[in-house]
Formats: sequence, C-alpha cells, structure tokens
Amino acid sequence: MNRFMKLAFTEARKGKDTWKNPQVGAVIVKNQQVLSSGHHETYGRNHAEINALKHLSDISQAEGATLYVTLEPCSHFGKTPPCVQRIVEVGIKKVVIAETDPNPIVSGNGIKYLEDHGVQVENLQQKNDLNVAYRFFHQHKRPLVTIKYAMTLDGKVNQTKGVRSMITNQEVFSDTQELRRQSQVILVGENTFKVDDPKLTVREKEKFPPIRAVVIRDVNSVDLKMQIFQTNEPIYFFSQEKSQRELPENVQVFVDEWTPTKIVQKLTELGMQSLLVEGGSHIQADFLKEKLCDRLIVYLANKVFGQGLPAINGPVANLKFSKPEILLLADNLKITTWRLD
Ligand code: AOF
Ligand code: ZN
Repeated sequence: MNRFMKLAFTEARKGKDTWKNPQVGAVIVKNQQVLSSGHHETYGRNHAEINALKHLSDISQAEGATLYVTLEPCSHFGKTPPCVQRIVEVGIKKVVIAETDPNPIVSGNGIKYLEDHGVQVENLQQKNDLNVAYRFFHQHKRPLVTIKYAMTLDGKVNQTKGVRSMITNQEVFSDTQELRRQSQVILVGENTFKVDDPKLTVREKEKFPPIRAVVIRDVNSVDLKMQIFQTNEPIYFFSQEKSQRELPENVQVFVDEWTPTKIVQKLTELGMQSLLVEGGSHIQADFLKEKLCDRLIVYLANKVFGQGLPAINGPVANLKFSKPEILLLADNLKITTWRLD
C-alpha cells in the first residue's frame, strides 16, 4: 500500500467514538512530505479531511497539496457541511481515496464534485477491514448480524437448566467485551435474560454504548430489580404485549409478533448497522432458521459437560460459511466464520 495511504489508515483507526459514522483518516502531502494528518473522532463532529486541514500550521499550505483519505470525501450537508467544498476552497490539487463511500447520499457524488471543480481524483478501490458494519448496512440495507455463543466440546451451553454455567475463560470474556463494544445493538432472548440476569454492558464507559435489546413474550413479566436496569444505557424490549407499568426513561418497548426478520427490519428503520445476537440457544436457532446470520463467532471451551442445553436449540436452515479464522485464547478457541451466499 502507498505509504501515505497507510498512514491515513493508521489515523482512521484512532477514531473510537464514530458510532454510525465511518472511521476515516486523512493525510495532507506536498513534495513527498507529510504536512498534517487527522481523523474522524466523534459521531456528529468534524470529518477526517477537515481535521487534517485544521492541523496544518497555515491553511495556505493546502494550496497545490495532495490529500490522501481512506473514504471518498462527502458532498452533502449532514451534521457537518460538505468536505468537498472545503477541499476545493483551500486549493487541494489532488485527492487520493481508498474507496468510494457506500453511503448512497455520497457514493460517487463526492468524486464528481471534485472532478467538476478541477481537482484530480485517484480512487485506489482498496479492500480494507475498516467500517465493516457501515459498508454492510449501506450495501444490504439492514444491519450486519453476528451470532455469538460459547460452548463446550460436547456442544453444550448450559449444564443445569435454569442456572448460569461458566463455560469459557477470562480471555474470552475480554474478547466478547470488545465484540460488544463494536456492536450497536446486543440482543438476548427471554431465557438468557431471566436466567443469566445479564447487564449487557461494556465495562468501559462509552460515548455511544450498545443498545441492550431483549426479546420477551410479555414485558410486564420483567422484574425491574434486574441488573439491566441498574445502568442507564438504552434498552429495547421486543414484546408481544404493551407495558402496563411506567418504565425508566432509557427503556423503549416495541410491540408486535416479533420474528428475527421483523426485529432486523425494525433495527434497519432505526438506522442500526450491527446486531450481536448473544443467546440463548433458542433465539440463535430462530435467527439461523431465518438465515439471519452474516457472521458466526463460536468460543469453544476445553471441557465436556455431558449434559445440558445444546448451543443451537431448534431447527435451522442449511447455510454455508467461509473458511474459519481460528484464534487460541489461552485454553479456549475462537472460531470466526462468515456466511457465504
Ligand atoms: C464521517 N467522517 O471523516 C467522513 C464521512 O452527518 P455527517 O455530516 O457527519 O455525515 C456523515 C456521512 O459523511 C457519512 O455517512 C459518510 O457518508 C460521510 N463521510 N463521515 O463521519 C468522515 N469522511
Ligand atoms: Zn465529510
């Protein structure tokens, strides 16, 4: 990869609070020298290009310079004005981009605006691992669905019915925290919710914490002393019944005869780009049955329970997955595989 673009990608990865916006990095170069760099830091704030321009010691340095940016600059008025206007205004001569913006309000329009205003554009169309959910959402018009579970070597997720069993190790715990951090919505089914009483939070305080979602037959059956109510990150209940009680402000109840397809449709309407289905074994089966699994992550513990619930409980569709990535986490294994269409 071009060394300036490589630097732009390093910048992009620094953006930890971009939420539904992409991680983007930008580098300004003149005479093979890096003049400044910047990244998109926070959802709703300055885009990467604007930050890189701000970091120049003098804005006149931009005249005749080349801008390397990991995503096509935007051409629309969103929460911030169009970056392409500013790029033209300050006299940038050439823009090298790693990929076209998959967001239809920009997609190609940014490039066109620049070219129409005499700026040379080079699109490297570089495959990269940034913004996986963002890209997926704009391409498929629904969130990227990840199903994650931990099981024993004999395929069990629970030893005794109704009691939470410890399956995996501390390293897996940290890894799943990171997975949650990268998800906009974390979903569990009724059994997991009632048996595990999970907090469904990320340990570090986030600017845009994942929404904690629960599929439940009747929201009125929930005990308000449960751990999920002890913190104020948002909560969604997908319930068949309306709430008869006043619920805390961070709680929203959606009422319908919910199926995975309907839940995913609702999340699409709400603009959610990624969904992590965290269990249990019934809801996982339901999602797999409706072919709503784009990525499967299985943590395998080096033990055998001999009895208990199977990881997937219920009929599922026949699906094909990619060659798995394998990661050893101390004495446990992480298997990641992507759905093949
Ligand atoms: C970013 N950061 O560095 C770039 C983005 O609502 P706005 O104004 O923040 O616009 C968000 C859109 O802008 C986003 O979906 C993408 O299409 C485009 N580019 N966004 O958040 C950036 N370059
Ligand atoms: Zn922009």
